[in-house]
Amino acid sequence: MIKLYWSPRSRSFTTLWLMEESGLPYERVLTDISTGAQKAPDFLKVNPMGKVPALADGDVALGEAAAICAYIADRYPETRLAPAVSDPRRGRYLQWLFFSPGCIEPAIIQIFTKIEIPTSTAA
Ligand SMILES: N[C@@H](CCC(=O)N[C@@H](CS)C(=O)NCC(=O)O)C(=O)O
Repeated sequence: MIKLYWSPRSRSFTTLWLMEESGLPYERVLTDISTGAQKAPDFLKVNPMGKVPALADGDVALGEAAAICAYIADRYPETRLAPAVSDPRRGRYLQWLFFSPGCIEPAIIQIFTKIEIPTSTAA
C-alpha cells in the first residue's frame, strides 16, 4: 500500500489533499518534524533529504510535494488528476504545478524571514 509520510503544519498538506482526491487506498505515516522524526534512519531510507512530505509506493520512494503530486497523477491515471502527456492542457497543468514551489513559496519565505533579495544586479 502507498505510504504518505506527513507532519502537522507542514507542506504535507498538499499531498494529504491529493491522496484524498485520488481515492486511492493509502496509509498516513505521522513523521512529526517537531520531534525530529524526519531524521530517523528508517525515514531517511524513504527520503534521504530528511524532509516531509515523502511517499513510498512499492519500490518507489520520493520526496518533494509537487513531485509526489505528479507521480501519483501519472502512475495512477484512473484517478484523472492530470491531463495525459498528449493532452494540450498538459502544459498549463505543469505550469501551475510548479508555480507554487517555484514562485509562491520563495515569496512567502522572503516575507516571513524579511530577507531582501535583489531583483536586479544593475548598478
Ligand atoms: N521542497 C520541499 C520542501 C520540504 C520541506 O522543507 N519540508 C519541511 C516541512 S514544510 C521539513 O521537512 N522540515 C524539517 C527539516 O528540514 O528538518 C517540498 O516541497 O516538499
